[in-house]
Amino acid sequence: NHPVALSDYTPPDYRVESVHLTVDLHDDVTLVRADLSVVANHDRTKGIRPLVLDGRGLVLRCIALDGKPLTTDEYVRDDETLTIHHVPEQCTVSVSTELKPQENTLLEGLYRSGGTFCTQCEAEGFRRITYFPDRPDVLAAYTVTITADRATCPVLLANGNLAASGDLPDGRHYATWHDPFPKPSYLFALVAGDLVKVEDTFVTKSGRRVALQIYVQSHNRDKCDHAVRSLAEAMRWDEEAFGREYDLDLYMIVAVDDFNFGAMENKGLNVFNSRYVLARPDTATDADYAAIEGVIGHEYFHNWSGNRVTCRDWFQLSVKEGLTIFRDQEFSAAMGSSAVKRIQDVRYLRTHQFPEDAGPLAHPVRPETYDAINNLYTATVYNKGAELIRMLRTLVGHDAFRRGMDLYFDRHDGTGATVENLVSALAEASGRDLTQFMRWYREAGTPEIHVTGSHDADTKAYTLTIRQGVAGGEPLLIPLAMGLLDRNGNELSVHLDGEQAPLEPGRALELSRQEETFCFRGIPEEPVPSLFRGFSAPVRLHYAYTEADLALLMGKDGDLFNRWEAGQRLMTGTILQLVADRRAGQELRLPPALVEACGTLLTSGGNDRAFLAEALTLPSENLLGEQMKEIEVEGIFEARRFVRTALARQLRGELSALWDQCRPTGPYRFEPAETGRRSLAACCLGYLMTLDDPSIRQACLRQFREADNMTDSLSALTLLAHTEGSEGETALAEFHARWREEPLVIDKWFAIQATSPLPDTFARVQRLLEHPDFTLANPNRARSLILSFAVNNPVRFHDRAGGGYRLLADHVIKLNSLNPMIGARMAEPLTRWRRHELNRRERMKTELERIAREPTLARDIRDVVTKGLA
Ligand code: HT7
Ligand code: ZN
Repeated sequence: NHPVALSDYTPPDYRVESVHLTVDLHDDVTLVRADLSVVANHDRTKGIRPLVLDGRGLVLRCIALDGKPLTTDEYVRDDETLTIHHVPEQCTVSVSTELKPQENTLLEGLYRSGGTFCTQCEAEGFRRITYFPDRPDVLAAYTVTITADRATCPVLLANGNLAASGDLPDGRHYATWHDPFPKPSYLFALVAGDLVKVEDTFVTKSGRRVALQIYVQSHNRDKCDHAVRSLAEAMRWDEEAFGREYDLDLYMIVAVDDFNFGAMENKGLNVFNSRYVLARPDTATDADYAAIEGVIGHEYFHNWSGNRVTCRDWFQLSVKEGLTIFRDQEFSAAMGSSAVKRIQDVRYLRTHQFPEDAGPLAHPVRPETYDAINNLYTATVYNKGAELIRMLRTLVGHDAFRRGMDLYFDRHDGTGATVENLVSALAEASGRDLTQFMRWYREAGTPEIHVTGSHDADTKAYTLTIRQGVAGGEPLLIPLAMGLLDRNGNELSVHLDGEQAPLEPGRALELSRQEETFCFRGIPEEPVPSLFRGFSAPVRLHYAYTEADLALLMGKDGDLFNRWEAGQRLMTGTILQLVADRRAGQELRLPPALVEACGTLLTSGGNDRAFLAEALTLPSENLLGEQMKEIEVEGIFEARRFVRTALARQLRGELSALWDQCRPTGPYRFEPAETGRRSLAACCLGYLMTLDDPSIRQACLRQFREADNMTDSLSALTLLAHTEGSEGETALAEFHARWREEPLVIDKWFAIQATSPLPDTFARVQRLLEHPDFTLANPNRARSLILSFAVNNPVRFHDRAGGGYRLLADHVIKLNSLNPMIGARMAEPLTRWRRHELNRRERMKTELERIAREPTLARDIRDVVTKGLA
């Protein structure tokens, strides 16, 4: 029954009102009994439909209807379903199944991570635990009884509130949990293990006390403070920004080391990849702290956008994921610098979503069909989905947006919603017709926006002509936030011809036609337009900026995002020109405009150090590659390296001075001024290290050894390990010896080596695959070595001999039986073959074909490979 089509959606034939699960955990065989209160949900006068339950990989012990065991001729089973043909209008279905969680390497359903029993049910993991209508529009109240050995599993957790607990014979014990909020099966969770609890309390705005509990292995007890603080901050922020209050008396988070993605928002019992919980200044970087804050926030915000209001079917995934990413982005922006957060979010979108949308895996934010549900958890659904919510807010205004969200949450509470439900609530609250906006949800691809400007000195009129090109041809509704600058960089009043008053600051123009013009009056001289301020729409802008325009915007634009954007355009243009010069055999020269612009940033760029660090950072090799029709891997690498070194040579004094000003003045604190200071220091040191100066290398080694925090230590280690010289090896060995007992730190050790631009990296990656600390069974470890190499080291991964491609395909094949969800993600880089020159193209394709020839390919991997070859 694949692919699944949105047009085939029908409501469930049966609802499940309540579920009682009993899970008897043992080291060998785990027994699950599910008692389901089933109610028909179709017109039985027109015929009685069978009850179809989903189930995969289950050993069925017995099944009963209203207490009466069914014989094998009363139901039918295949690999994916169990069908009972004759069921009354209301009944209890009882199913007993056997599982072996200790053998489950998929990390879906019930599995063990380091001895802890835990579950991952989204999207279709619950069917690996018991037979059930495993779809998001079947919402039930759950009561869960867990029994286990008390000595090895003293902690027994499930969703909701603890209803009862106690001892059982043979050293076993039990706990019964009840979740009063009806939920889909994908939000079910169970955890059992030997864990310690770190606790705090949060008082909601209406005065209810909520216990916040984080469960970790005992040696991680001292790494939970930041997660607890982030949770309380997220709860407060959601009350203030969205009026959303938490609804249970208990909020639990469990950290496990083996987890396929970031975290899971199970009602009242989040399960987290430990990398998004555990942090201590000496083990986690600022980026880790920020990611923890963001992911803790994200999972918490799902309590409303995902749990109280879930999605009707998986095609609507973005109503929970796009919306929740938007909410977590806003939360993180409020916790630090909003401009810097916006820059980072847009960089992520351009690095991950734009290429996805331009390649064989492209799909709309709400797709029409899918083959493998796990592959729908994409940057498009999540991050482009968040951009759509952001545009909706710009279009309807902040106040109407808030009213619309309230309406959406109230109206759909306790049900599964659709994209139409979400957009309608915003339309109603604002009184706007958003029909045209729905195209954004239907069309794949990044719109190309072509803008030209013309100035008439006589009439003092300035006209912008804007043309949109999008895959489907029909125009989109696009908010264009903009401003006009005079040649001194002063903001001009933007007064549209025919309108009474100038455009209010922050109000965007709206594009709705294939081509349209906007005429501004009272513009004395040719202005420089600042377009798509704050990245007001996820589009590619084409406007013929001169170097002088860009330098002006970079130094003077009132919109910080567009100041950064102008710098990136200037850098990108420079590097791509050098790629062409190199190809033409010309000597490479750094244009003075870029040196001057960077020099100005270094000496008088202002006090926002986090912003300065972003502004001084060159676009990545991957982003540069995105700008080329055919990616010139070596050309980009060499030209970018040339610019970095040449800038460092010419601005050495300024870089050293700024680096000096950014020295630490006290112990580690995770706060905006300090993270900004550290990132600017790392940026300056990065440039200085290109100079290959022994005194700078020694200073870098000292920083690595003496820093009181992982941020400074790791930035120094990375620079040492990524440049020639013996200090790199020494530092890597010291780092491993010091941190061998900390898996999350050892992940960093693998990733640093995998991303080194040094010529021996491929051989090193091969050796590291044999390292005793390497295992493919742990997704974090597999990603840190293999995906880091494939994604973040273009010049070594795309080695012309094709070794990188072979290595990647070998591991996709290994993961085919071990963990196909991760295997599918690993296959993705190979699907980008069309972007490369002939030799690489052929080799990448050959590897995809080799994977495709595997006799039994898991659905997740087959889906990616088939699309990649199509
Ligand atoms: N909603 C969660 C998504 C997720 C997931 C999906 C498929 C397979 C495994 C997974 N783990 C987590 C997490 C989130 O977006 O908040
Ligand atoms: Zn999410």
